[in-house]
Amino acid sequence: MNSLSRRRLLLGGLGIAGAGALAACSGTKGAGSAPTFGPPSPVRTTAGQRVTTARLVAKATTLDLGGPQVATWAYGDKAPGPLIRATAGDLVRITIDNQLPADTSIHWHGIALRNAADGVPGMTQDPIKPGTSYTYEFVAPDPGTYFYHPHVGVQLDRGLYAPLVIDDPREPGAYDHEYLVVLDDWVDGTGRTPDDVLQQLITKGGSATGGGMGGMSGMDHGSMGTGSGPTGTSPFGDSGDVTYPHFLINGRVPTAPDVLRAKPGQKVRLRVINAASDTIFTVALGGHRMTVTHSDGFPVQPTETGAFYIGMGERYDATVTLGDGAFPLVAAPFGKQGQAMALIRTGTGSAPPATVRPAELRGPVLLGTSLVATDAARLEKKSADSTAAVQLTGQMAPYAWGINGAKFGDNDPIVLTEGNRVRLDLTNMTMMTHPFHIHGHTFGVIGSGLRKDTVLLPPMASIPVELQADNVGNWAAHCHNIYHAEAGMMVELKYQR
Ligand SMILES: [Cu+2]
Repeated sequence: MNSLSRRRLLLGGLGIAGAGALAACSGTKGAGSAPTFGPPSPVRTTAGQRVTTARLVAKATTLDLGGPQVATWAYGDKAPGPLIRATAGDLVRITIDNQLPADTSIHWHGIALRNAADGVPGMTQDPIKPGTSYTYEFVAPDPGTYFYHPHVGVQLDRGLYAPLVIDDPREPGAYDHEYLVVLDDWVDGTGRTPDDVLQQLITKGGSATGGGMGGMSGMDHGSMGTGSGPTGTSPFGDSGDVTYPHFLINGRVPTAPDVLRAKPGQKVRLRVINAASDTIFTVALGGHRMTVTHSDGFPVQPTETGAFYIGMGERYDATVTLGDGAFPLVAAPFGKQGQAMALIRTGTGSAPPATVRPAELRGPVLLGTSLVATDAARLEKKSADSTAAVQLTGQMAPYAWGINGAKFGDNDPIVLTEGNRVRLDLTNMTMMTHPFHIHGHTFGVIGSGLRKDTVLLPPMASIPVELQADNVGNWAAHCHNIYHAEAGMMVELKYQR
């Protein structure tokens, strides 16, 4: 397959070149043809292995965000969609019925699963056509907090996202309650769709403001270091490409927040997932300090903080012992107006207003890359067999993002050899922060050993990481700003055979 057709295939949601052209060439050989994968091979269960099953329906629906009614696409009739929960080592078997008017897929974000279940059309499977079903089967090897979403176009920025928790059979669960806290930035059904947003970013070079489309955040750029808000002094540079009318926790706007209940003095575990497409958040619980225990599913040396940053695609778990009252759990979007909020209620007392800004947001704010892995979470100590440069490149105008100087399809795959320890020198050559995400593997940050699958790279920052090439296949690695990924900030990790 030539690179152009591959690119068109992966950009199914954009509508360029059209699905018809792809359908016409699928199954044919020669220039311009797309590979066909057929149904994935079934996974055989081992003796005593539990099987966790679920059935999802991806469909067009109308959601109530707690006031605003929005026409969107979701898994069922709510966003976030249904929690999928399994225990490490289980066979997970999920069937999706695609009732959307578009091709789709599901990517099980962060899970080091078998390649055939990774959910990347054109790389690991055929797109799931409207009116058809597809069954994913995989074993989730590592416990942790994950999520799932499509890997087609900018569908993630609709309501197609949901939490996935893999429990540790050896973990005692020394807390009274657990809360899933799913963050999102919301635009769909407010006068424009994510596809409209992407088209405008491309045609206007990311500098469009206002107008009939509802406005993009061209004017937000350059907010670094202004100190004008709680997140104004963060290290992240430009603030994102899209102005969102709503920010959500668990699918609710702050004026009608999700209410999480416990008793005073109880210890709760927060599993915080950033499912947003273009927004880094600062998370704080008013009047409390949190202890961060996990990053992207893997344990870290417990670290106490009043607030932490979370990039798109990242997950952090934190424990907190609750006071008596009603407390705002706030996710403040970096460099943008508005906020997301949930309410944690342990007693009587009036709820804080939707605009409350907990003092903890003012900092210091923990940056995930300052965390240190527990010994158990570290990769086995080994020197690198090879090194590859991964440079994040591009700019807003024209809206062109790439890796190693070219957009996906035009850049060269990064070739891995099975069994090797591979060092990746991740470098951000741009003036925006990018959350860089690798499929099928977790990497260790060199030095701290911090295990992650998604890491925030501030402007011009370099973060060397290493991974064990132990999962043969063709894997995507990309920016988890979904608009950047769609514009080409993606590369393939390919095992040589
Ligand atoms: Cu990016």
